[in-house]
Amino acid sequence: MYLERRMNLLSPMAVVLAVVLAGASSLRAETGAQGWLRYAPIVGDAASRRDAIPDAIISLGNSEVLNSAKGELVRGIGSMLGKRLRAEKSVSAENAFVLGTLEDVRGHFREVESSRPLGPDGFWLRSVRHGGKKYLLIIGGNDRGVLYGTFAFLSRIAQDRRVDDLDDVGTPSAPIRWASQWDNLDGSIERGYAGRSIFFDKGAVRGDLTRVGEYARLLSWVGINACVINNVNADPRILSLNFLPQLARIADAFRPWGVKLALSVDLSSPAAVGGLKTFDPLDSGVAEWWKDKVDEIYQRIPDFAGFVVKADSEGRSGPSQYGRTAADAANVIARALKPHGGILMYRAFVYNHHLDWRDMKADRAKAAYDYFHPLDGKFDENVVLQIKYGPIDFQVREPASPLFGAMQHTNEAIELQVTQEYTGQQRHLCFLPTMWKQILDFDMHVNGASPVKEIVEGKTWRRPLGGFNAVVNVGLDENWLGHPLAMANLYSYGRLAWNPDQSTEQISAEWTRLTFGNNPRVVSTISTMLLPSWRIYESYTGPLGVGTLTDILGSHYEPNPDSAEHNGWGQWIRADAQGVGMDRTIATGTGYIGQYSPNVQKKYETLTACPDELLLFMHHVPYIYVLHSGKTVIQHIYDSHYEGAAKAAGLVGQWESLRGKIDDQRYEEVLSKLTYQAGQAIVWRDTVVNWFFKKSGIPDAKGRIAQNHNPLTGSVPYLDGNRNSRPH
Ligand code: GCW
Repeated sequence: MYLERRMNLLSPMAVVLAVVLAGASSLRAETGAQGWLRYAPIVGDAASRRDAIPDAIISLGNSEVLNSAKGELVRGIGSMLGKRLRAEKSVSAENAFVLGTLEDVRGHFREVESSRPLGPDGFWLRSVRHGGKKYLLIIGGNDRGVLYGTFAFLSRIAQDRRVDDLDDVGTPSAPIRWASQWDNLDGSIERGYAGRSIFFDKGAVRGDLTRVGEYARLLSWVGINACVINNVNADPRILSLNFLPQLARIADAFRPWGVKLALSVDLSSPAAVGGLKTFDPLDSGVAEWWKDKVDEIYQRIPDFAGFVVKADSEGRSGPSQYGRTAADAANVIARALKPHGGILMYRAFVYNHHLDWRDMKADRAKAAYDYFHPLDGKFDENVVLQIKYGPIDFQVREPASPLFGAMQHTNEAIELQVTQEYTGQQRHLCFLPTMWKQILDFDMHVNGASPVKEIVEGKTWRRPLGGFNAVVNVGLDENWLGHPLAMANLYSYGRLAWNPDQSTEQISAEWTRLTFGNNPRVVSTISTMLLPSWRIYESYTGPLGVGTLTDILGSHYEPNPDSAEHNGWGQWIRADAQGVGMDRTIATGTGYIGQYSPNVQKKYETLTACPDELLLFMHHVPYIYVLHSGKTVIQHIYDSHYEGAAKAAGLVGQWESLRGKIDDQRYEEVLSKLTYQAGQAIVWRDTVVNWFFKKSGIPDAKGRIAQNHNPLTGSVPYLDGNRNSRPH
């Protein structure tokens, strides 16, 4: 009343000022710690949204996950719409939200009786009228489904979408939708770019697991249902007795969000921490050890998800030490997990890193297929082969791994990387779903139309298990991944694992709305930056499928084309004075292309058919070879680097158009990252074009290459005089 009177006395000018200030306060500084889960107040027609929302909330059940769902609904509606929901114990004659599993909701609402059953983790948002009252049913195939349904509902509100008359079913594409962390017990993270581990410090689990719960909440919003918390280069101590109670604490922090705990384990654990003399997978003592260990885990963590194994890879121990196969190794552990419903993910990232670079037939890209294809049908039903999207290693451009099409009697999961190991390490903007979609949609032609996504979903060969696992590597940095816009990759990963048919346009717009609000200018500008950013990064780093030109022996970050060649790692680009590229043809090359089905072979085997974007992955060609685009290979390399660097600079301007439209803190953070990226793109451009100029001796038709200029000495000012600092 007092305030009203005061307002009446205010001059029109003061009212204008008050409104402006109110607007500005909605742009208060944000750290990014909330990710997409901000529950920011809805500006605009919040009142009418509020009226469509019932006043009460009833939860049919009392599990931790259901309680989270209830808590989120109260918190989200309160924060976004300023409405306080009243919790009621049972369904009565008043407008209400009703949360529960299909089975429980059926008992109260005949409307949902005849519906088809919802699968595990699925949800159904359904508005019904009953005795003159309105109910908003949030129904789950299980408790986790109720939580997902609640988040889906809140996501609608946050995006200012309609919420009346809902009849919306959400079904996950696959049961395995995991996130992985490469965290070490000392608190460091392999290939992590956003601070130290949220899980571990100094050889133990952290005392304060607040961030762990917050991480699980973010993961849950996008449908991730398990998290592997430690490096695949696993420290065997993770399975030692004193660790188990600590791991149980992490599982406890995950549980309210429907996220299960999973672990990476080293195959040598029976010997390394179990005191046995062997870890031979066919030894009965070893089998016994795994069984006892797994039983112990389930006693403390009854919803434990399972293990990931990296073996016989990059110096890790493996079954080959005993003349055994990956199937022997996987099955012995899988059998221990089976009675508890646990899963064993066996990584297909197995290759020899001491290849002979002089051997023109040697090819790391062939390794996974050569090793695993003969084992098809030999893995137990709860084993899943975890296959990196491409045959090399998370490069900016690779073809889909031929292994996806070669294991019809084996469960498969695709391994993606949210952490940008080879794609700019969260200092460069690189929206990866555009690349992931190309792989997921790629037709392997193995059983009629058989895109990779359907193979890993288990549809192509009717496999009981399958799905997705991505290396995420969030850290203690407040905004989780270092670059505020890198969170779009994590969000999109979850959304694509839930439904790989969604478009990247839809997902990027959704993420932007949730993260930065619904201002159409903001949404369209950020989407137009995200969507081409992977191609921009590719064009100033390694175009035409050439493979990595980065420093592969070290940081995997700065340009260093020489480092790819003349070593055993097998990421060769085979550049000489005349030409460049790996000949992987069946006719004259390594034979890699022969690992695909005949229809795919046809796409890659001939120069005429092979798409430009993968040309140098599949073929060795002269620099003067003319691409489908009409340019020579060498001129394409020059042009793409100049164009890519120019586009990277353009991102800065695009972002600057948002000044004042988003909060200053995140605005400034992104601006400084993009400015840095623009400079670093010039470093990349100049290093690569100079390198190819030196190799080929062919000048740039447009005369842009300054000879004798070495950008890596750091002596050259970039970006109109702003020197670029190197990352620490
Ligand atoms: O890409 C390489 C990384 C290694 C990693 C390995 C893997 C955890 O450079 O750091 O090891 O892949 O995926 O196992």
